[in-house]
Amino acid sequence: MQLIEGHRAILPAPGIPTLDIDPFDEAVLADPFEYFDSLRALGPVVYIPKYAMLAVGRFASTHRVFTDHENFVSSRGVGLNDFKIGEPWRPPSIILEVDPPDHTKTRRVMARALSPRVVKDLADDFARAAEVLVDWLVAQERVEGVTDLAEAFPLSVFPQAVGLNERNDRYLVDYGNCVFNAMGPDNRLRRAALDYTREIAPWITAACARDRLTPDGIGAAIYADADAGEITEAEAAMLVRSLLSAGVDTTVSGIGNALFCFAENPGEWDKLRADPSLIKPAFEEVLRYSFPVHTFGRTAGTETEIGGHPVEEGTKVLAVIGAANRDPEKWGPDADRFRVDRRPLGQMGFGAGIHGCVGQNIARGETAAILTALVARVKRIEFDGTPRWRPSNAIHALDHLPLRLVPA
Ligand code: OVM
Repeated sequence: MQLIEGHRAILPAPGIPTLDIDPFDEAVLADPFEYFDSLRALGPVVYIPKYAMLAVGRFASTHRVFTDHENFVSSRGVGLNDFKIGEPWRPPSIILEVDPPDHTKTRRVMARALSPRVVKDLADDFARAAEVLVDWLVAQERVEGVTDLAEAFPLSVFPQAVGLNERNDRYLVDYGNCVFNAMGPDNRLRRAALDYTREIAPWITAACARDRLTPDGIGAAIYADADAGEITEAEAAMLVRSLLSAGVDTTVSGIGNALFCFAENPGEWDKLRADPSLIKPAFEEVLRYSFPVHTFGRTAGTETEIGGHPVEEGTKVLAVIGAANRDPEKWGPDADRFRVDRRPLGQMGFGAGIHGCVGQNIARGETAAILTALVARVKRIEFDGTPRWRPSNAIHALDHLPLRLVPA
């Protein structure tokens, strides 16, 4: 069997068009929109010769791959490596990198720990923290949107919500970034991430231990399910690791991308200020238009098909959220426009199907809090220099966003 990037190298079935591009080339990652256009234009599924795998970027075929978890499994990894062939770089996540029935139990525990009720009880804390932070930032006027705001806000609420006693804010943000980079091919980004996680991982493992958590947080709620016999204590620790993997860099990216969207579209910020009931739909539009995660992978667990094209067992398939979220077939001819009143029902920023983001309630709670505080205090969000996108094998986010916050 020929291997490429740790998965079975497939040849495309006749009729599947070829897209001769490296989706993980740093120039493509920095400006992926031409790649997205080609991906959708060629068909429901394309062959990527560089990695001998398939990719989907139309809304319909991407949605299909996410929601057909029986044919497109997660247990063989959601990056380029097929766990059936090579060792995973870390013990696999027991919620992300599993299929039913294993997935069902851990998903239930996490959904309960992150339920709308839990998020509602956190809303006052989130609102207060957002007000304090934005008051301070407005007084500065010139801010670095990524560190001062997009990172600072989640770090001011999420570790407390989880109940972490261990604090290392740099590690918390960077761990998620590393986990996402590890989903990519064996490129510079992935190698750097694997090197760096060797440093971070022991700290993460220690931070997830029961005796390092406060008795009242989301982490403790997960351990309580171990006491109830629903999961083991070791599984509880793994689910807390999932919170730290998926819960920080993602919200950081969502908030940073929101700031970018509003700096780029001041008229949309005016609309939000005129009608704060648009804050929630506006964030859905940020997720559609600026998708904090651009790509997740799946593996064909059996022989199947996409758009009528045969797909053989063991085929890796990239599900390109960024392309699907900009598909004019789904979103209309202005799919590439950011519109706070679009109400983009079905946007796939949180994925779709049984693996759709289990933390989406808390993510929405955090962003609603920060946008609410900003809307009340900031008249305009202006670029104060050139923003820079951060190349990542899976995350779509800025690493530099100089801003001027014009006080209301
Ligand atoms: C996990 C996980 C889940 C979703 C995304 C993710 C960093 C990780 O369970 O560890 O990416």
